Amino acid sequence: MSSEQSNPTAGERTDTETRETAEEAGFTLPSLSVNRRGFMKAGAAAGALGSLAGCTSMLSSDGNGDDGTVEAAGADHTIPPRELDEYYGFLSGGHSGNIRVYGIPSMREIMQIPVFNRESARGYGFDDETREMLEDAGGYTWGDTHHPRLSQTDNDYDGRFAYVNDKANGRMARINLKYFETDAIVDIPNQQGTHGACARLPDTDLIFGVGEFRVPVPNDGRDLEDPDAYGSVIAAINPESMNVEWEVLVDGNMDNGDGGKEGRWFFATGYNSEGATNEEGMTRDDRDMVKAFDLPAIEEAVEAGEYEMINDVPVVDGRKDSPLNEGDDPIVYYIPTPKSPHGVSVTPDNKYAIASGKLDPTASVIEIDMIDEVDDPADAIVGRPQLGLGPLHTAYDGRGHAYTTLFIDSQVVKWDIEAAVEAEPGSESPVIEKIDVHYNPGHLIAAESYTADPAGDWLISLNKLSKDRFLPVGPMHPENDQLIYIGDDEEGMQLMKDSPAYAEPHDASICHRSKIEPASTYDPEDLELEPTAKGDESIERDGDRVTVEMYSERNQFGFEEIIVNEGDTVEMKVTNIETTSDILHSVAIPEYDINVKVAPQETRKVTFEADKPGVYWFYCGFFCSALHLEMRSRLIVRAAE
Ligand code: CUK
Ligand code: CUA
Repeated sequence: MSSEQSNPTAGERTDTETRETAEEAGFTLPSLSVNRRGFMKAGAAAGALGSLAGCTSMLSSDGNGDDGTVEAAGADHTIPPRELDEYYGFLSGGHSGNIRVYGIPSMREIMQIPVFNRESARGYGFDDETREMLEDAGGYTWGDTHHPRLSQTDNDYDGRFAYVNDKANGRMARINLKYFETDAIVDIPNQQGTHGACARLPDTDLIFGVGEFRVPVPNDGRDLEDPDAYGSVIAAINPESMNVEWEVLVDGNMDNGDGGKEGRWFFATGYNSEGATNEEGMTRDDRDMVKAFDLPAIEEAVEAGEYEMINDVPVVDGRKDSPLNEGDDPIVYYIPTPKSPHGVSVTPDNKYAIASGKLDPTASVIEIDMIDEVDDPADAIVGRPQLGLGPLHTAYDGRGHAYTTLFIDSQVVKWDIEAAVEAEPGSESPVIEKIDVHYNPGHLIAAESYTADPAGDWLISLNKLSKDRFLPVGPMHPENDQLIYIGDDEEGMQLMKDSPAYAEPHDASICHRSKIEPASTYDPEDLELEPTAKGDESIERDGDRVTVEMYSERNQFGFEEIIVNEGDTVEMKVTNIETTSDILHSVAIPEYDINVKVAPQETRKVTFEADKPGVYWFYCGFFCSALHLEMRSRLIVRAAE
């Protein structure tokens, strides 16, 4: 095979093409010159890969990086029939409002979990319980999920919950990983645009939501024309009750967040320290603030009553001129960082918080233990490697390397963390290699990167633009999530697969399959509603309220007909009495806009007004058996006199 074909990183673009992509993406390139080609090691990687061809059966003969699937030496991302993926990937769905569950490394989407969106296949937002949950959480019909984070115990995934933010409407949701379903949502007071999200570690005893948009606090009509009085808050949420325990008000916008691994610190990046309301003003200054929140100090202030109660939440004042920030032990340290820093993530060893410059070609390496020791918080920045244009997010392999997305350069850069601490600020020497991605990556995520012990084998670059990588489907393109193998430091990063995604994944968490144990049928003990056994079905009337309790099984519902009167309120409860996994039924009621899924041993209830007289064949929406089409009954609504 030719070296051109065997090298997954081949097919470089010219700088002109990169520039065009960047400009189409709405970015004006800063006037600095970074030699993005200087780091490529294409020839070397190709040669080494070729020489391995004789000693591994996993090597494909014609992988070329452009057909969407390649195999590299020592790594195989293909999962043959009967075999399972090694990891779960939880990718946010962005403004689709959901979470997508991927198998990794195959990159197959294996499930969707609706969170802030209504979703008919699951009946999410249709049955009483989920409809009320969405209504209590503000009644919005959509959300913007960005940062799915999984619960941890002792800095490792415990398989219990995932949490995800709603950047649009200021909410946080919890997903129960026994059933892979959303079980709680909190509408966070005093926060508009909950962006960053993560847990306090090591044991997930708080969930943080980072408020992005500066607004009047409370946002009740005061200070409308006075942006100087606007503020943003971080919210600390109890992961069990999902109540907001306290908030901290700060200056400037906040963006992403990550917690230290030992429970003391929480970090939020930010932009617009200028306090402006337009782009020009927001990008005026060369430095912006990473805020380091001293959590025990904040909790002490809450204990001591040093807060203002706003919308039933204790709000601690963490603005620069707050009395709580006077002296040597402020509750919030403002660390000046270039320039409008976007992503922040704490290294697996809890030594550094690394913030990406976004509008500056460097990342800032903040040494966590120095934050409260130095006189000037800026001195806690101990490294500032020059990475490339538009650094956004950083992930880890557990071997001392960081991987950062370069949005403008359309690359992922691998660099050495300790080398960055040793090197002069602005040095390119900590950079180990760069790989082209297609195109314009936002987040990237490595397997178990958010734990203390990353797996170090797979990495996904979540690219915002796919351009020409898939069959054209009209003006709206899919995103492109690219799988990269990072398990071989000699070979370097290997691009393995293009995987289209519907708009629009931001962040993800990747967890080894051994750490999650989903149920295959429901345990009725976990559900609020009592199941209805076969033989116990009933229809009862109380005034104009009709209560139906029925079961479903292959191939019938508990009743062949249900007769009600126009104007009745109908409460229909249904239990799927199957004990066999994967045999789902639903109750789909035509023209009443209802579809409620019931998985084996699940009980759900839907309440509706019988306001349309007529005959309605309610049917099962899941193809459950050969007689599935026969699985239907009549809802008969008698016309009022
Ligand atoms: S953000 Cu989307 S690419 Cu919401 Cu973490 Cu950076
Ligand atoms: Cu039950 Cu189809």
